[in-house]
Amino acid sequence: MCYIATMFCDEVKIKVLAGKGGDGCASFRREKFVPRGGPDGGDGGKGGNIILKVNPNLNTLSHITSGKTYKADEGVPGKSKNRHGKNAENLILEVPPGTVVFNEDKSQMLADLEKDEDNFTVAKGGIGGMGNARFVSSTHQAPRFAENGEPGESKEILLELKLVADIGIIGLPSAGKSTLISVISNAKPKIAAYHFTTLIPNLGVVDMRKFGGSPNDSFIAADIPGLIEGASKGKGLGHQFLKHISRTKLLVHLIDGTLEDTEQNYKTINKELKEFDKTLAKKNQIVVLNKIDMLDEKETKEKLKILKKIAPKSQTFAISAITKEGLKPLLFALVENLIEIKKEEAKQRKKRPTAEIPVLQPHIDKEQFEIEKVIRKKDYKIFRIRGKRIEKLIKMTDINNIEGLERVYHFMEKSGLKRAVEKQGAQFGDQIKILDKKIPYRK
Ligand SMILES: Nc1nc2c(ncn2[C@@H]2O[C@H](COP(=O)(O)OP(=O)(O)OP(=O)(O)O)[C@@H](O)[C@H]2O)c(=O)[nH]1
Ligand SMILES: [Mg+2]
Repeated sequence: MCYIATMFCDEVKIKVLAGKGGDGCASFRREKFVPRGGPDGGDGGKGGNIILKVNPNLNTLSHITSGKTYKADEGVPGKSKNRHGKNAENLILEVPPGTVVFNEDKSQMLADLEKDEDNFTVAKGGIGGMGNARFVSSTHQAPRFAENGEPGESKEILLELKLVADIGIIGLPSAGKSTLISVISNAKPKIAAYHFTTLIPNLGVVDMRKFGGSPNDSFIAADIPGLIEGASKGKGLGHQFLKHISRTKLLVHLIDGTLEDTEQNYKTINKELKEFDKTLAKKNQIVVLNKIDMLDEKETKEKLKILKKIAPKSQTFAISAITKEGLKPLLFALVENLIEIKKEEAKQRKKRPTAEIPVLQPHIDKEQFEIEKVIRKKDYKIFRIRGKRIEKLIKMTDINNIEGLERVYHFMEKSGLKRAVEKQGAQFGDQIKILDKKIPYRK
């Protein structure tokens, strides 16, 4: 099953580079008998976005190559005769449901792509530069300046695929997790009497028709490799899979009834969950005592009593995965719980108007500029400026073109930037630095 591939390809780091906008064109009409025609340079087209989009038929991220740069096309430059350049196509990268997008160092989640058709523009293409025809005004009839296209956004991102199962079966090694999934679902895992038989999770569909239920109640279960003490710190095999169960709706905590210390066994697992992720520990659990075919009635009752006492909020069941005793009541309880959880989730989604496209933007860029630093040289100063708008303007302006430079000065005046640097003591001979470009300060 491709799920094996998932486990090994479930994290890819890629670079995305959206397309640059096409440059605007600076040109003048040339017609017979018209010696000096007006400006007729068209605008550049928009650069392509990079969009991540869920394709429900995908199970893995293996089609995305880690380390690769995914580039969208550039917008076409404008041409003379007011011809605008074409917008570039967006680059669409398809991902499986359950893909979470993080920034490079995973300090921020950018989007959580869960359902069919969810999509997220991860890098925006640059806007096209305006042609010189756009800069005509009553006072300036023949501008020789056209804007450059805006560079496309570029970033490194991390895509992570989380397991999408409704139910996760957890427990100590050899508790019987794989045996249970093998009798309730179509999964065919390896089962053996030694620890860590399961190396990667097994996914299976539990067809409720086989248990006298409705086909609509069928669900997906995942059997997670055995967890041991220290798993949250990387011991054993379970650790790398803990994150995969964070998306399940409900956990089945399986306890081996043949082991002595029932209470301790239960606590060990919960402690690891808590240490890995507090929200994981709060996830609803159904506590299931397994292997009751090896116990007499009295022992089963006693062990159940212990479990009820230490997990008073959880439902408890006693089963034998091998003889299938007690399976039906357990499965119907799981279905009931899932229905409730799904209802609750739907309610929450309604409350959130953005649920359609669950995108979390990291932050809103400051619109205004700021003087980041004043660097004092021997006989002049450099004012380093930051700000979304001024940076965009600089990227799109050829400051070697006198008209382009005038435009930047105009913006500085209008936005109050000029006054701000004056307040900080700007004088003739000083420089203003925006991104990698330097402009002389002008009174
Ligand atoms: N008697 C009895 N034995 C069981 C039962 N369920 C599982 N076993 C046995 O317990 C052993 C471990 O079963 P697995 O299903 O491989 O256990 P697991 O929890 O998946 O183990 P890991 O993958 O190693 O974490 C096997 O020898 C099974 O036959 C049960 O209900 N009764
Ligand atoms: Mg197993």
